[in-house]
Amino acid sequence: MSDRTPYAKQVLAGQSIEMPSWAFGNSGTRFKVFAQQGVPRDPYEKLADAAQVQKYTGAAGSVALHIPWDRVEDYADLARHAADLNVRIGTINSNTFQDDDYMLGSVCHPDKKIRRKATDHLLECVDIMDATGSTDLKLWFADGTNYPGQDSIAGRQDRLADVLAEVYERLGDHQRILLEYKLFEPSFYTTDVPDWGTAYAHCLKLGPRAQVVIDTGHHAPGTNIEFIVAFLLREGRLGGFDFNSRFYADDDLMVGAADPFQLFRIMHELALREVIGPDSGIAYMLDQCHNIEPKIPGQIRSIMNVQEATAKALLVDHDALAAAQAAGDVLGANAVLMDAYNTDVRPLLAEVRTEQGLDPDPLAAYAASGYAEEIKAARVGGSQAGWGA
Ligand code: PSV
Ligand code: MN
Repeated sequence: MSDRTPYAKQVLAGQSIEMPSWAFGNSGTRFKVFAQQGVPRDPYEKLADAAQVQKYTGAAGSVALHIPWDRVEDYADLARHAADLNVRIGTINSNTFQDDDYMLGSVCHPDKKIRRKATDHLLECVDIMDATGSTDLKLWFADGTNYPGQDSIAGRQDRLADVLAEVYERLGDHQRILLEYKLFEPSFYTTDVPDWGTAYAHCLKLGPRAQVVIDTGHHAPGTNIEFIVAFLLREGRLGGFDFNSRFYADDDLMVGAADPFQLFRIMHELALREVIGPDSGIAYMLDQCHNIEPKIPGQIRSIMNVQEATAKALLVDHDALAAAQAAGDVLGANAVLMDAYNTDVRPLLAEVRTEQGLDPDPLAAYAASGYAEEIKAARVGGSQAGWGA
């Protein structure tokens, strides 16, 4: 047992990753959405499915909502339903990309009326946060242009800054804006928040309760994401993560599936600063769609992938690393990292689960529970949830 094992176990026992409500609905590509049997028909059923992931992993205590996909009559009631299921409602994600009015953008749109409509939606999301007790408003803007000359690049930044300032003003003292960036898509020429630098600059202007979200799928291939993590952490502006995997663009595949080593390198930067626990102020979240795999096991697998990368990162011997770095021992420093990465942490995680009274194998335990069969039989009729691609 390495010296860091007890510490790693303690941090892992307290780790919690937020699930996206949309992972439980039908999803697909712009070519086809494949319907799966037993998919939830409303946000209440989505929470019930999410609660299964929490039940078997013990590391998925909250669920992010997406408005209007998760619109309900009574959000306080939805929050009570979540609590009854042993989960909590986490970030509120806005949606200013699925309305015909937003063809030329939302908060950056050249027409003031459309910007007003988008801003009102963001303010409505803050009202929902008040009702659910959520602290984080997650903003991702699909805004941008497709053709050179289509709109003023600088003018769009001005409009964005104005809307963000109005929304920031509306936040309660305990609430934050988490601003997400994305390289491209759906716009292909310019994107109004294309990178962490743009997001960071807007957050700096807004104030301390505006922070940057890193969606791991939103970068150019080869981008060193752990550098961005280290930089934002140092500046106190890392608000959270949308974890997922990419091979090509914003693939939204299961985190740790494409590049587990990258996930480890990211978690290492966080472990160095000891900001993995629930009080870190960092909203750790999955942002994924399970298009061809079953959704609940897909989420369980994803939580386990994050846990495995975290466990390896927690095992890095920081003293040995610092000593090798100070001595200019390039190979030695690299070896410290690789030793941790090459450790099989599955037995350690099995122990953590057993000590929490959980089955050491969450996927097998879920499969044996019969829940998948139950929902297939029960959820007949009505219309299945989905993001409508
Ligand atoms: C955009 O691609 C994004 O990553 C944003 O986080 C959205 O909220 C999410 O996907 C779901 O559309
Ligand atoms: Mn995202």
